[in-house]
Amino acid sequence: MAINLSKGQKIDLSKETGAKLTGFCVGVNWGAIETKGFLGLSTNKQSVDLDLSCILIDENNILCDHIYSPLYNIDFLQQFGLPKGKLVSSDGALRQTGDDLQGDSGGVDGLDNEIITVDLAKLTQKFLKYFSS
Ligand SMILES: [Ca+2]
Repeated sequence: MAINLSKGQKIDLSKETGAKLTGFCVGVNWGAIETKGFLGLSTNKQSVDLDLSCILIDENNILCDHIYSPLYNIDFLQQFGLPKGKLVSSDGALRQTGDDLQGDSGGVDGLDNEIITVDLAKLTQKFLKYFSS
């Protein structure tokens, strides 16, 4: 079941049947930006690089794990004490499909460009919060 979220929107992942949720995925889909050229006589497409990332916070608000693109500028991130990017969490419970650097060049195709899957059975720690962007 797909749910379309807007910025800042939260959802309850509890199942209506009371069954325990075992996993979920979050995906983002986007296209290149199309702009008009001189006098509107032509169109130009500009690639867009959105990044789907996630950090995991425990009950003490300590950053326990993360996934974000390893292609990020490492030197820039280390200024803020952030570790090197990776696509799989330490316990393998979270996986990111890969870093799409351009978006859909032929128009938005309805397929997610980047996806994070979460296998709740593989989580080795109890996380209080997941933040994804
Ligand atoms: Ca990206």
